[in-house]
Order: sequence, then C-alpha cells, then structure tokens
Amino acid sequence: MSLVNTAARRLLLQARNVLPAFGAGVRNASELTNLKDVLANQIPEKQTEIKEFRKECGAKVIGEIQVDMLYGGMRGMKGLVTETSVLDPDEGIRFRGYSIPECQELLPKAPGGSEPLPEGLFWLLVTGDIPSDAQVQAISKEWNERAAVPPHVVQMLNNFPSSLHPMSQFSAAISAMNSESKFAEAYAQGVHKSTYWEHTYEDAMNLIAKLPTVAAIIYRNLYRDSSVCPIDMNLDWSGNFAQMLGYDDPMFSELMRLYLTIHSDHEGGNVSAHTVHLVGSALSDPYLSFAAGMNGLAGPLHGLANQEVLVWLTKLQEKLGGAVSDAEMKEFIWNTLQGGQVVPGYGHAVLRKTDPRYECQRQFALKHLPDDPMFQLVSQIYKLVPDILLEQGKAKNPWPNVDAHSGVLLQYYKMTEMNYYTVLFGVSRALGTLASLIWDRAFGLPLERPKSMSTEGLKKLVGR
Ligand code: CMX
Repeated sequence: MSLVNTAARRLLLQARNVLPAFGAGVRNASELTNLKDVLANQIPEKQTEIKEFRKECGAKVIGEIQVDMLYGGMRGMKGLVTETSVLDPDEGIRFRGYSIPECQELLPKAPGGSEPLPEGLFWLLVTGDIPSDAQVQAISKEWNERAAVPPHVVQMLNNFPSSLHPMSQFSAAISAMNSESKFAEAYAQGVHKSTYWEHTYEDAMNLIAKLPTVAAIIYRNLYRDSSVCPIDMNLDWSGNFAQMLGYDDPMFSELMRLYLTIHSDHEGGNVSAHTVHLVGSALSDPYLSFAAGMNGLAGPLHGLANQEVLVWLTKLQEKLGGAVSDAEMKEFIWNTLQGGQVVPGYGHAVLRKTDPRYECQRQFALKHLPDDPMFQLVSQIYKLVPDILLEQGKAKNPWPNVDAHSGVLLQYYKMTEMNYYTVLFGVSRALGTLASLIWDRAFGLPLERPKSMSTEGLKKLVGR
C-alpha cells in the first residue's frame, strides 16, 4: 500500500477513535511489528482484567437453561468465552468489533489489490487492533519463513490414495505435523504453565504458515501433476497459496484474500471453533486441536456445505439444463425438501438474516463476474429458496449462509474440483481458532467439562 493510502487509512482510524492522533505521545502497539511482543504487552493487562471481573461478578446469573436446550444442540445457551469475534443473529459477524465491510475498508491490502490481507485479519483477531502495513508485512514475512512442511508429512500425503477425501488428507497431515509442536516439546520438558501461551503462539504461527503448502500438495496430487512451486518470499500468504495451487490470475489471488479473511472466524460455538477449543482444553497441542476442528468442519451441515452446494447446483443443471424457469427451479427445491434433504447453503444455527459473508461474495461477483451463468443461477435461487423454506415452516432462518456463494466464485476462476472447497475453508478457519487458542492458554482456561444428564435424571430435576 502506498504512503498516501496508509496516511488516509490512519486518518480514518483516528476519526473512528481507533488510533490515537499522531504525536499523542503514546508509543502505541502500531509501532511494534512483532506480534509476539504486542501480545506479551497485552496479556498481563487482560489477565488482571479477567481476574478482577471474576472476583466482582463471578457469581452473577446470566441466563436460564431450559430442557429443550439439552436436546436441542445447546442453541442459545451462553457457555463459552471467545474474544476474537461475536455473531449477531441479524447483523452477522464482527471480528473484534469490526464488520466485514469495515475490515474490507480498514485492513491493509496487497500492492494494487482491493481486498483485505488475511494476515491483517489475524493481527486484528489476536490483538483487537487494526494493524499497520508494516505489521502485516512482518506477518507475511514470518509465515513465509515458517512455511516448510516436514518431509514425513509430504511423503504421507504423496502416499494417500486419490480416493481419500481432501479433508481427510488435510486433517491427517495436520495431526502428523505435531511432530513439530513446540507446545508438546515444552510441556514434556515441564515448563511453567504461565508460559503455555508462548509455545501455543509458536505452534499457531508455524501451523498457519504451513497450511497453504499442505493444502496445495493435496490439490496438486489429486487434480494436477503433483508438483508444487516453492514459496515466493516477496508474496503474501494468499498470493503464495494461489501460486502453489497453480493459479496465476491476479484476480484469483484477490479472491483468495477475501475468501481466507471472511471464513476465518464465527465466534466460539460453531462446530470447528468449539472443537478446537474443547480439544485444546485437554492441553492437546495446537496441531491435534486444530485437526480435530477440521474433522468437524468436514461435516455437511458445517463447512462441507460449500461442496454440497456445488453438488446440488450441478444436479440441478444436469436435470434442468442451462436456462431454468422459476417454476422448474421451485419444483427442484421442493423435491429436495420432500426427499428429506436440506437445501445446502441455506439456514443457520444463529443467523436470522442473509449472512454478510454471502453478501460480500455477491458484491465481489457483481463487480467481477456479473454475467457468469452460474452466478445468475445462484442469484435466481436466492430469490426463490427463502420463500419456499418459509412456506415449509421448519427452518428458523430461510436465508443463505456463506457456503451458498463461495463455490460459484471458485468455479469462475476455473477451480472446479468441488470436493476440495472445504480445504480452503479449513485453511482460513485456522486464523480464528488458533488466535483463540493462544488466548485460551494466556487466560489459563481449564479443561472443558460440562455436566451431562440422563433423561431420567432430567425428569427428576424438573419434578416429573
Ligand atoms: N433446508 C431444509 N431444511 C432446513 C434447512 C435447509 N437449508 N435449514 C434448516 N432446516 C430444517 C432443519 O433440518 C430442522 O429440521 P427438523 O426439525 O426436521 O430436524 C428444522 O429446519 C429446524 O432447524 P433450524 O433450527 O432452523 O436449524 P439448525 O440450527 O438446527 O441447523 C443448519 C442449522 C445450518 C445445520 C441448517 O440450517 C442446515 O442444515 N442448513 C443446510 C446446510 C448448510 O448450509 N450448512 C452450512 C452452515 C454454515 C457453516 O457452518 O458453514
């Protein structure tokens, strides 16, 4: 980003009271470019804040638990603390208080680019602050330096049969990389628990750095000639990922920057984030914790829905051909529902409006691929599905989620291998879940162990 743009962004942040004014005499965090130093400064203050808050308010009641919640997937039950993002049912996600459009506006961009760099989002998720260009460049550099994948993992990936789903390969490779875990090594050496966050931080940075290469090896082994180009030290994380996948179109790199930013975090209760937190609470190292989360992301009601959407759209096109009338499409949607299946990409456990992650991908499509037939199909579906789901009267949220749109953008840039799409989601989800895991260790959060009940015990409890 040019100096002019940097100054303009700084003024914007000052206007929003995000940054102190120049010359305010504060040696603020924006002057430090090493994320670990920034964290080391922040952690003691946050630890004190939480200690005092718990001392003062630890016994306050914040909600009620109803019997239905125990059978209903704990919907609406407040049971976790996650600092990185908060999901509002109507407004959608805010990363450390910033909406997606705000992140698009405020986070640093690649030279000549207009989408945010995920490195900047990671900085924001970890620290709560919008980073400077220098801070984001420092992260890109660090991730490039940490990107090497251990040879035994490369060999393992090369030996997998092509019939093994990309998500299974991804999860297995992440687990096998725990041979590199600094946390596991330090724990075995008996380090003091107050230092756990530092080793978790090292693992998080290493793991995030390695994920694009792991994901690219899987892609190139399954769908191309198995060769993966080396990391370019001058490129950002997404730019390198696009190159390693084999996509030279600069717009594909821009799409990756947006994609990897918006899929990163969705507060703490979703299956992947919650799993990483849960498994991490046993002090399983970050590699094992994140791999567990990826096994959850691989479920069709969660991240695999992005694959399912494209499978469903392909079936629709096979059955009905190119131009589809609204009446034909309605019938196809009703047939899906009457067959006892879900319409993939629609509905959400928390959201009650169109997902802003859907909306920003739609804006990207309107800007870059307005005439693409598949985009037009997705837009036509958007007009029809909500009314049908409302008429059916089951889904609490008839609106599209993030997964309804992502595949269409990927198809346009010639990534047609839909079984692979959830791996991209997984690479991005590392940013939010690992940022949270660092704070879990900094706060010394204990083993997660909610109380479960039998139906008999529950009946007795409510006097029945
Ligand atoms: N199509 C058909 N039926 C749907 C539906 C959809 N898109 N969304 C919800 N329903 C149904 C549910 O299956 C449920 O039916 P039963 O009562 O027969 O069990 C009923 O409506 C009530 O469900 P809900 O309370 O509205 O939704 P949940 O919180 O239980 O589930 C979700 C949320 C996302 C799993 C669900 O909306 C769904 O299955 N959507 C399709 C899959 C999908 O797109 N998943 C991706 C979510 C985003 C992500 O994590 O990546």
